[in-house]
Amino acid sequence: MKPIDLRSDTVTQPTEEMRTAMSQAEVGDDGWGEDPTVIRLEHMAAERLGKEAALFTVSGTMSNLLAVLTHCQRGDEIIIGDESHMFHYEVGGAAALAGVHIKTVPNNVNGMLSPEDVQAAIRVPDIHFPPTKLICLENTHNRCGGRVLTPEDTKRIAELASQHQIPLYLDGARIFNAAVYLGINVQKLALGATSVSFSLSKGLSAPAGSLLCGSADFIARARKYRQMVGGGMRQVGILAAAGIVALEKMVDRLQEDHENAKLLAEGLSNMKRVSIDPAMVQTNIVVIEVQLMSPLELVERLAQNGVKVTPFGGKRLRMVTHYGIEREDIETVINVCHRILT
Ligand code: TLP
Repeated sequence: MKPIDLRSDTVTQPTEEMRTAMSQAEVGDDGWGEDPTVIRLEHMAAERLGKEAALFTVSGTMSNLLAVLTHCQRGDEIIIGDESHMFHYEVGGAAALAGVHIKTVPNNVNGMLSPEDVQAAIRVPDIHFPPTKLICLENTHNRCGGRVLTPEDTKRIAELASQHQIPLYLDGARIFNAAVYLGINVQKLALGATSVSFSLSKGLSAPAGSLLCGSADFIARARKYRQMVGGGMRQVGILAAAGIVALEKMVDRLQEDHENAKLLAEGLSNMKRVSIDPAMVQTNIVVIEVQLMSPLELVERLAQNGVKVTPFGGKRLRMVTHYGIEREDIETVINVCHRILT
């Protein structure tokens, strides 16, 4: 039996349509700004997110790093959530490579930062303090179980940021999941953000890539930093072609992933030894807490039964639904969990 891989939506395979588009892509040297397919994707991304310009980058991690490099100088401080991807999973790149000082404030269960905490974290002018030069949000929020920030949430932080003339960056790796969940145009979620990125390689199923979006001037400067970190690519329209298909064809179907995640959470909610509140599952990420059993043992037992999941710190495990995971797979996973746990 083929394993059911719920470790991440990054494991998605490109669609047949993507493979065809890739094989037929018109390409050029993107280092010279001459790849027509990359240019088309960048225009599409900017338009979708309601920003002036966009930059095709290697990964979400690179987009996040470029945002920090472009918005900040060495020795500046950035405010980010203590559960954010930028803080947990990016090898400390913001500190190591952009030389910024990181100030975390608590993420609440919805992945939101409290405006009061952010306000208190913003530095006042003082010779001893690093100046606050960037505030970051994440939508949907990975470590907070795929929870969605609403346009009003973003607006609250954006207003605060703008009062202090600090830019707001949105790590929107899964922002299309948020837009589909809320049933709104993705532009509304990016409205207050000075810059925003989104991933092609997660639920949208393209093999690689992320788009960093912002003003034309910001993107021109980010392009230079992309070159600096070795992220300038050449005939990369091959990848951009898959990204165009991702944006055109793979957004609306995210709804299926959300339904499957809900089904999974409901199926697990009445089992002994795990706890999950299905009402908290909004998008494609299901985080369960394991009780009276080692979470690593459960990962192992699931793997032996053809189900791959990831440990998520402490007693938590993460399961992510995505293209290629069908309703029947979810039913299989529920049955396997039932056998192991009861
Ligand atoms: N997240 C990956 C892993 O790195 C943990 C995953 O499997 O979920 N922002 C957010 C919110 C992310 O979840 C990720 C990837 C990134 C940025 C980084 O994107 P990539 O993997 O393209 O560098």
